[in-house]
Amino acid sequence: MRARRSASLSASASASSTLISTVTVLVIATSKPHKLNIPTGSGLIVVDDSPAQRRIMPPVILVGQYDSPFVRRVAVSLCVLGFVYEHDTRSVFADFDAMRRVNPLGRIPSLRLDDGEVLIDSAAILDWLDLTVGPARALIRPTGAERRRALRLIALATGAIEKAGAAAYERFIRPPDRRWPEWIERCRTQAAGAIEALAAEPWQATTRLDHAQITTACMVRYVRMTDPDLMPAGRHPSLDALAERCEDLPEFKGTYPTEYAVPRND
Ligand SMILES: N[C@@H](CCC(=O)N[C@@H](CS)C(=O)NCC(=O)O)C(=O)O
Repeated sequence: MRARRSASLSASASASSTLISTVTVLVIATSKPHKLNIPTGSGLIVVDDSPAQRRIMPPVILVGQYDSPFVRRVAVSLCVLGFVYEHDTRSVFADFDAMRRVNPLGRIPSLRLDDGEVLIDSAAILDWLDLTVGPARALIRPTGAERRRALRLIALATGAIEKAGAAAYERFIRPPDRRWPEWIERCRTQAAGAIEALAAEPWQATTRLDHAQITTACMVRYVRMTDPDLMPAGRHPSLDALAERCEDLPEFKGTYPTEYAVPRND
Protein backbone atom coordinates (compact mmCIF):
# COMPACT_ATOMS: atom_id res chain seq x y z
CA MET A 1 0.00 0.00 0.00
CA ARG A 2 1.26 3.44 -0.81
CA ALA A 3 0.97 6.71 0.99
CA ARG A 4 -2.16 8.53 0.13
CA ARG A 5 -1.84 11.92 -1.48
CA SER A 6 -4.46 14.55 -1.33
CA ALA A 7 -4.80 18.07 -2.57
CA SER A 8 -7.20 20.84 -1.92
CA LEU A 9 -8.00 23.00 -4.89
CA SER A 10 -9.77 25.76 -3.08
CA ALA A 11 -11.71 26.45 0.04
CA SER A 12 -14.93 25.83 -1.85
CA ALA A 13 -13.78 22.75 -3.67
CA SER A 14 -14.30 19.39 -2.08
CA ALA A 15 -11.58 16.80 -2.32
CA SER A 16 -11.67 13.20 -1.32
CA SER A 17 -9.25 10.39 -1.75
CA THR A 18 -9.49 6.65 -1.67
CA LEU A 19 -6.94 3.91 -1.91
CA ILE A 20 -7.76 1.44 -4.68
CA SER A 21 -5.55 -1.63 -5.18
CA THR A 22 -2.01 -0.55 -6.04
CA VAL A 23 -2.67 2.95 -7.22
CA THR A 24 -2.98 5.97 -5.06
CA VAL A 25 -6.20 7.61 -5.98
CA LEU A 26 -6.69 11.30 -5.83
CA VAL A 27 -10.08 12.59 -6.70
CA ILE A 28 -10.10 16.29 -7.19
CA ALA A 29 -13.46 17.91 -7.47
CA THR A 30 -13.87 20.78 -9.86
CA SER A 31 -13.04 24.10 -8.30
CA LYS A 32 -15.82 25.71 -10.26
CA PRO A 33 -19.08 26.66 -8.64
CA HIS A 34 -21.24 23.93 -10.18
CA LYS A 35 -20.27 20.78 -8.37
CA LEU A 36 -21.71 17.32 -8.65
CA ASN A 37 -21.57 14.89 -5.79
CA ILE A 38 -19.72 12.09 -7.46
CA PRO A 39 -18.96 9.05 -5.34
CA THR A 40 -15.29 8.10 -5.38
CA GLY A 41 -14.60 5.37 -7.88
CA SER A 42 -18.02 5.71 -9.44
CA GLY A 43 -16.44 6.12 -12.81
CA LEU A 44 -17.70 9.60 -13.38
CA ILE A 45 -15.91 12.80 -14.14
CA VAL A 46 -17.20 16.26 -14.73
CA VAL A 47 -16.00 17.60 -18.03
CA ASP A 48 -18.16 20.65 -18.30
CA ASP A 49 -19.69 22.47 -15.37
CA SER A 50 -22.26 24.61 -17.15
CA PRO A 51 -25.74 23.26 -16.43
CA ALA A 52 -26.72 23.24 -20.09
CA GLN A 53 -23.69 21.37 -21.24
CA ARG A 54 -22.78 19.32 -18.21
CA ARG A 55 -21.60 15.93 -19.32
CA ILE A 56 -20.50 12.92 -17.38
CA MET A 57 -17.71 10.67 -18.57
CA PRO A 58 -15.95 7.60 -17.23
CA PRO A 59 -12.77 7.92 -15.17
CA VAL A 60 -9.25 8.62 -16.29
CA ILE A 61 -6.10 7.79 -14.35
CA LEU A 62 -3.11 10.11 -14.49
CA VAL A 63 0.11 8.15 -14.03
CA GLY A 64 3.16 9.98 -12.70
CA GLN A 65 4.31 12.24 -9.91
CA TYR A 66 4.06 16.02 -9.95
CA ASP A 67 7.81 16.63 -9.73
CA SER A 68 7.68 15.80 -13.44
CA PRO A 69 6.64 19.05 -15.14
CA PHE A 70 5.18 16.98 -17.97
CA VAL A 71 2.88 15.22 -15.50
CA ARG A 72 2.17 18.49 -13.74
CA ARG A 73 1.10 20.33 -16.90
CA VAL A 74 -1.37 17.52 -17.61
CA ALA A 75 -2.64 17.59 -14.01
CA VAL A 76 -3.10 21.37 -14.06
CA SER A 77 -4.93 21.16 -17.39
CA LEU A 78 -7.20 18.40 -16.07
CA CYS A 79 -8.05 20.63 -13.10
CA VAL A 80 -8.51 23.79 -15.19
CA LEU A 81 -10.88 21.95 -17.49
CA GLY A 82 -12.87 20.56 -14.57
CA PHE A 83 -11.95 16.89 -14.95
CA VAL A 84 -11.84 14.69 -11.90
CA TYR A 85 -9.12 12.08 -12.17
CA GLU A 86 -7.49 9.32 -10.27
CA HIS A 87 -3.80 9.74 -9.59
CA ASP A 88 -1.33 6.86 -9.79
CA THR A 89 1.70 8.17 -7.91
CA ARG A 90 4.04 5.26 -8.44
CA SER A 91 7.61 6.29 -9.23
CA VAL A 92 9.01 6.03 -12.74
CA PHE A 93 12.31 5.07 -11.11
CA ALA A 94 11.38 2.95 -8.06
CA ASP A 95 8.47 1.25 -9.87
CA PHE A 96 10.16 1.03 -13.26
CA ASP A 97 8.83 -2.40 -14.29
CA ALA A 98 5.27 -1.46 -13.39
CA MET A 99 5.65 1.81 -15.28
CA ARG A 100 6.90 -0.06 -18.33
CA ARG A 101 3.72 -2.12 -18.25
CA VAL A 102 1.74 1.11 -18.48
CA ASN A 103 4.00 2.76 -21.08
CA PRO A 104 6.59 0.62 -22.89
CA LEU A 105 8.93 3.60 -22.81
CA GLY A 106 8.91 3.56 -19.02
CA ARG A 107 8.18 7.28 -18.92
CA ILE A 108 5.56 9.52 -17.42
CA PRO A 109 2.96 10.91 -17.84
CA SER A 110 0.42 8.41 -19.10
CA LEU A 111 -3.33 8.77 -19.01
CA ARG A 112 -5.39 5.61 -18.80
CA LEU A 113 -8.85 6.07 -20.27
CA ASP A 114 -11.95 4.24 -19.07
CA ASP A 115 -11.80 1.68 -21.87
CA GLY A 116 -8.21 0.76 -21.01
CA GLU A 117 -6.58 2.77 -23.78
CA VAL A 118 -3.41 4.41 -22.52
CA LEU A 119 -2.34 7.77 -23.87
CA ILE A 120 1.38 8.47 -23.59
CA ASP A 121 3.29 11.74 -23.88
CA SER A 122 1.95 14.95 -22.37
CA ALA A 123 1.34 16.60 -25.76
CA ALA A 124 -0.86 13.70 -26.90
CA ILE A 125 -2.72 13.75 -23.59
CA LEU A 126 -3.34 17.50 -23.77
CA ASP A 127 -4.55 17.06 -27.33
CA TRP A 128 -7.07 14.48 -26.10
CA LEU A 129 -8.23 16.82 -23.33
CA ASP A 130 -8.73 19.69 -25.76
CA LEU A 131 -10.61 17.52 -28.23
CA THR A 132 -12.78 16.14 -25.42
CA VAL A 133 -13.89 19.54 -24.15
CA GLY A 134 -14.18 21.03 -27.64
CA PRO A 135 -12.68 24.12 -29.29
CA ALA A 136 -14.54 26.67 -27.16
CA ARG A 137 -12.91 25.38 -23.96
CA ALA A 138 -9.67 24.00 -25.34
CA LEU A 139 -6.53 25.51 -23.81
CA ILE A 140 -5.05 26.36 -27.19
CA ARG A 141 -6.51 28.03 -30.29
CA PRO A 142 -7.48 25.64 -33.07
CA THR A 143 -5.74 27.60 -35.86
CA GLY A 144 -3.94 30.79 -36.72
CA ALA A 145 -1.17 33.02 -35.43
CA GLU A 146 -2.15 32.63 -31.77
CA ARG A 147 -1.88 28.86 -32.06
CA ARG A 148 1.49 29.11 -33.77
CA ARG A 149 2.75 31.45 -31.05
CA ALA A 150 1.48 29.14 -28.31
CA LEU A 151 3.15 26.13 -29.95
CA ARG A 152 6.43 28.03 -30.15
CA LEU A 153 6.27 28.98 -26.47
CA ILE A 154 5.38 25.42 -25.52
CA ALA A 155 8.30 24.08 -27.58
CA LEU A 156 10.66 26.46 -25.77
CA ALA A 157 9.27 25.55 -22.35
CA THR A 158 9.28 21.78 -22.95
CA GLY A 159 12.73 22.09 -24.54
CA ALA A 160 14.03 23.91 -21.47
CA ILE A 161 12.59 21.13 -19.31
CA GLU A 162 14.21 18.45 -21.45
CA LYS A 163 17.61 20.14 -21.41
CA ALA A 164 17.55 21.06 -17.72
CA GLY A 165 16.31 17.50 -17.10
CA ALA A 166 19.11 15.95 -19.16
CA ALA A 167 21.66 17.97 -17.19
CA ALA A 168 19.98 17.00 -13.92
CA TYR A 169 20.03 13.29 -14.78
CA GLU A 170 23.75 13.65 -15.51
CA ARG A 171 24.44 15.54 -12.29
CA PHE A 172 22.24 13.51 -9.93
CA ILE A 173 21.85 10.01 -11.34
CA ARG A 174 25.18 9.27 -13.00
CA PRO A 175 28.03 8.19 -10.73
CA PRO A 176 30.39 11.15 -10.26
CA ASP A 177 33.29 9.52 -12.11
CA ARG A 178 31.13 9.04 -15.23
CA ARG A 179 29.84 12.56 -15.55
CA TRP A 180 30.70 14.65 -18.58
CA PRO A 181 30.94 18.33 -17.58
CA GLU A 182 31.02 19.65 -21.16
CA TRP A 183 27.81 17.83 -22.00
CA ILE A 184 26.14 19.10 -18.84
CA GLU A 185 27.18 22.64 -19.74
CA ARG A 186 25.87 22.23 -23.28
CA CYS A 187 22.47 21.10 -21.97
CA ARG A 188 22.38 23.95 -19.46
CA THR A 189 23.26 26.46 -22.21
CA GLN A 190 20.37 25.16 -24.32
CA ALA A 191 17.98 25.38 -21.37
CA ALA A 192 19.21 28.91 -20.58
CA GLY A 193 18.66 29.95 -24.22
CA ALA A 194 15.07 28.76 -24.17
CA ILE A 195 14.46 30.46 -20.82
CA GLU A 196 15.86 33.77 -22.15
CA ALA A 197 13.60 33.54 -25.21
CA LEU A 198 10.58 32.88 -23.02
CA ALA A 199 11.51 35.74 -20.70
CA ALA A 200 11.56 38.13 -23.66
CA GLU A 201 7.91 37.34 -24.47
CA PRO A 202 5.05 39.52 -23.30
CA TRP A 203 3.18 37.46 -20.68
CA GLN A 204 -0.16 39.16 -20.20
CA ALA A 205 -2.01 38.54 -16.97
CA THR A 206 -4.99 36.90 -18.65
CA THR A 207 -7.96 35.58 -16.78
CA ARG A 208 -7.87 32.29 -18.66
CA LEU A 209 -4.95 29.91 -18.48
CA ASP A 210 -3.68 28.26 -21.64
CA HIS A 211 -1.14 25.55 -22.37
CA ALA A 212 1.68 28.02 -23.00
CA GLN A 213 1.28 29.64 -19.58
CA ILE A 214 0.73 26.33 -17.79
CA THR A 215 3.75 24.65 -19.37
CA THR A 216 6.00 27.66 -18.83
CA ALA A 217 5.01 27.99 -15.18
CA CYS A 218 5.61 24.25 -14.68
CA MET A 219 9.00 24.69 -16.33
CA VAL A 220 9.93 27.50 -13.92
CA ARG A 221 9.15 25.37 -10.87
CA TYR A 222 11.02 22.40 -12.33
CA VAL A 223 14.14 24.40 -13.17
CA ARG A 224 14.08 25.98 -9.73
CA MET A 225 13.97 22.50 -8.17
CA THR A 226 16.65 20.96 -10.36
CA ASP A 227 19.02 23.78 -11.26
CA PRO A 228 18.14 27.02 -9.44
CA ASP A 229 21.23 28.81 -10.77
CA LEU A 230 19.56 28.84 -14.20
CA MET A 231 16.70 30.97 -12.88
CA PRO A 232 17.68 33.04 -9.87
CA ALA A 233 14.84 35.27 -8.67
CA GLY A 234 14.95 38.64 -10.43
CA ARG A 235 16.88 37.61 -13.55
CA HIS A 236 13.70 36.96 -15.55
CA PRO A 237 11.06 39.30 -14.09
CA SER A 238 8.37 38.39 -16.64
CA LEU A 239 8.71 34.68 -15.83
CA ASP A 240 8.87 35.39 -12.09
CA ALA A 241 5.55 37.22 -12.41
CA LEU A 242 3.96 34.49 -14.53
CA ALA A 243 5.10 31.77 -12.12
CA GLU A 244 3.91 33.74 -9.09
CA ARG A 245 0.50 34.30 -10.67
CA CYS A 246 0.13 30.65 -11.63
CA GLU A 247 1.44 29.13 -8.39
CA ASP A 248 -1.17 31.17 -6.54
CA LEU A 249 -4.01 29.43 -8.38
CA PRO A 250 -5.76 26.40 -6.85
CA GLU A 251 -4.88 24.20 -9.82
CA PHE A 252 -1.19 24.86 -9.24
CA LYS A 253 -1.33 24.74 -5.44
CA GLY A 254 -2.97 21.32 -5.64
CA THR A 255 -0.14 19.95 -7.79
CA TYR A 256 2.86 21.72 -6.21
CA PRO A 257 5.97 19.51 -6.13
CA THR A 258 8.01 20.15 -3.02
CA GLU A 259 11.03 18.06 -4.01
CA TYR A 260 12.67 16.47 -7.01
CA ALA A 261 12.57 12.74 -6.38
CA VAL A 262 15.17 11.07 -8.59
CA PRO A 263 17.69 8.46 -7.45
CA ARG A 264 20.89 10.24 -6.45
CA ASN A 265 24.44 9.12 -6.89
CA ASP A 266 26.11 11.84 -4.87
N1 LIG B 1 7.89 14.03 -24.30
C1 LIG B 1 7.48 13.42 -23.07
C2 LIG B 1 8.58 13.57 -22.03
C3 LIG B 1 8.24 12.84 -20.75
C4 LIG B 1 9.43 12.75 -19.80
O1 LIG B 1 10.55 13.16 -20.12
N2 LIG B 1 9.17 12.25 -18.60
C5 LIG B 1 10.24 12.06 -17.64
C6 LIG B 1 9.85 12.64 -16.30
S1 LIG B 1 9.90 14.40 -16.36
C7 LIG B 1 10.48 10.59 -17.45
O2 LIG B 1 9.59 9.80 -17.59
N3 LIG B 1 11.72 10.25 -17.12
C8 LIG B 1 12.15 8.90 -16.87
C9 LIG B 1 13.00 8.38 -17.97
O3 LIG B 1 12.99 8.94 -19.08
O4 LIG B 1 13.65 7.37 -17.74
C10 LIG B 1 6.16 14.05 -22.59
O5 LIG B 1 5.89 15.20 -22.97
O6 LIG B 1 5.39 13.40 -21.87
